[in-house]
Amino acid sequence: LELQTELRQALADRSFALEFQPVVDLDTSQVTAVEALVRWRRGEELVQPEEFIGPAEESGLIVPLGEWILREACDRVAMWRASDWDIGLSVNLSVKQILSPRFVETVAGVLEESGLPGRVLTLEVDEEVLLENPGEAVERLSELRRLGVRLAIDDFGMGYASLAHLRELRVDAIKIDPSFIRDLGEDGTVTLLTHTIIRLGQDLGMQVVAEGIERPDQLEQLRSMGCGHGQGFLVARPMVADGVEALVGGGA
Ligand code: G
Ligand code: G
Ligand code: MN
Ligand code: NA
Repeated sequence: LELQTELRQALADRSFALEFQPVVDLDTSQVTAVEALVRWRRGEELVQPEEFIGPAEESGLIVPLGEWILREACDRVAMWRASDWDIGLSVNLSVKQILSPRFVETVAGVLEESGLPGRVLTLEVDEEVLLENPGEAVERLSELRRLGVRLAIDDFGMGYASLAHLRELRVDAIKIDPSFIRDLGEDGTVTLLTHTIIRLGQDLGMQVVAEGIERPDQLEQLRSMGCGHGQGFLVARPMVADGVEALVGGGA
């Protein structure tokens, strides 16, 4: 209860901040998008989302917090795009947000206010979203997609019945869970599964993003398997907006 109060206060005090992790085209090494990741500035401490997203979901605070994240991220990326940098944005969603009243209107409003075209925004959902209230979630997500927004399944391969979800919901991208990438080249089954996921994505016309790339051998293997995009500490860590600008060399 103490934490809930603190989180509510933090939102009022604007004590949340965003970092952005670059997503790169594995062939060209160009940064094509950034994933927004929220942090909490609690005094001197920078608190990671693992510690507060769950509690924020339980209290419902995720709804106004998620709206702040979306607006903040869209405004930043709109600024970058205004200086002639063709960059995309990914934002993580919680199921609580998607099922909240007027969520689709909120997204539409944020896009309009920031001037960001829908196709520039990718909303990431994990497979949990499709477990709790699948009919309702699929309906909301389909409405979002009709705004022109792209959908990605995050942590792909970890949920139940991953493949069945691809039948119910049109998605534009899958993000391969870091647990697959970790054992790539070391575990034959994992390597085969990863290759199969990449081909599945390609065959369905989806963008495939490998997450958690930490070693050069993983990067090479993913390239040779035809994986289009990647993210991970080897490529770039989550960083503040100024860091992204520095990384792309004033391209922003
Ligand atoms: O940034 P980090 O690796 O610590 O993120 C840990 C987890 O928190 C990930 O599962 C990520 O999807 C989630 N997360 C990070 N930022 C957000 C956000 O803005 N909204 C939601 N709902 N989850 C987030
Ligand atoms: O669940 P989701 O994919 O949204 O989680 C993103 C989280 O993964 C972020 O918190 C980010 O800090 C973390 N992350 C990004 N790249 C790497 C990596 O190469 N290794 C590890 N261990 N975590 C990573
Ligand atoms: Mn994500
Ligand atoms: Na996630």
